[in-house]
Amino acid sequence: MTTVRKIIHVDMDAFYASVEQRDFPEYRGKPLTVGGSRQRGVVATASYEARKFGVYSAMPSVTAYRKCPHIIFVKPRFDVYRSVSKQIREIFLRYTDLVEPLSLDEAYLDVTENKKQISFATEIAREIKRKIRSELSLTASTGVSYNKFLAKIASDYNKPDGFFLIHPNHAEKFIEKLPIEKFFGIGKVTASKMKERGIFTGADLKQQELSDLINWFGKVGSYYYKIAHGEDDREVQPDRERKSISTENTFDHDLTRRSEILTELHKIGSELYQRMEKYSMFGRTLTMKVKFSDFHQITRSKSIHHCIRNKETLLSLMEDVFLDLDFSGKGIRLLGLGISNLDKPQTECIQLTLDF
Ligand code: DCP
Ligand code: MG
Repeated sequence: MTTVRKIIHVDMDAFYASVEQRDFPEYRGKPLTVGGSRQRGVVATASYEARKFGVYSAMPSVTAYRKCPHIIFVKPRFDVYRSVSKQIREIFLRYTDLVEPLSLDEAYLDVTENKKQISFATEIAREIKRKIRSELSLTASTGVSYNKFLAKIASDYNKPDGFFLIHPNHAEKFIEKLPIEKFFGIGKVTASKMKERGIFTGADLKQQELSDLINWFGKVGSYYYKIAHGEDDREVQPDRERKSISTENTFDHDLTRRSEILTELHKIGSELYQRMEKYSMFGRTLTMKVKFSDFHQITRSKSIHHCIRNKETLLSLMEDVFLDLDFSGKGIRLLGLGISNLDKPQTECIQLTLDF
């Protein structure tokens, strides 16, 4: 018999913004965004006070300013977020070594077996929330279930300062009611494709044949099939280290004009840069992926000596790669951009020098 796993997903509330409000009391209780300025850039995160005005992550900061003229724009302090992230991880490690960070502010924990012999995962989840509050003066939301997919959905359910359990006995009902865009891994584009096919909820998704889902969505179709049935056997991988970070987009119609291609590349590049900031990961190599209408695919890369740490550098390197490409008039169905040769976070560099 296989034992049912106990998985916790922890996600910090308005992470960067909460750290700023913690460290600068004058920001507390106020609408605030981190990232971007009044004139330019995008919002990395918004405090919950700012969200009341309709300000959210990835929104251009000029829009945020229009929605909330007294909003405070704060510059990100990545080193601080990184060190808080490390402190959170240290709390997790008191319970289990099976900790898989997804970004600076969220992680999966497998507590089926745990260092404190606590049999209820819910108890551990509540304890972790308490410790994050008392030791770091921050709040987190936790989700508990028997797989990663459900634990992640659960942590989002009662945000902020939330706690939610999806018990194995209730999972089926829960998934059936879930709107399709709430499924982790189903983005806006996929969600609208699903809706075109009459799939609006988990219950609708569950009725689809595996072969249809694979036909429509490719390989991930089988993942959708499984999660609709409450199955997700992905393990919590403690030492998974990201080697690259990328974004891509498949178009409704094939692109042929160079100006159109460049416009799309700029959008993808901006999104990629947002993700680099989100995960605080910067690298030296940019790779462009192009899939043509006949499904033929090419990739082209360019590296620079230092780390790409601002959007302008990223976009100008992207244009260099673009100029070297020969599209030979073929239509393009997909464009992607990725960053690799990642810079090690500063803390690791310090540790290395101490070794000597
Ligand atoms: N982030 C970013 N750009 C984005 C999204 C997020 O730079 N487009 C950064 C800032 C966030 C952190 O990553 O603080 C964590 O992302 P989350 O999506 O978990 O957002 P928050 O923690 O800010 O808010 P929530 O309370 O909804 O989790
Ligand atoms: Mg968060």
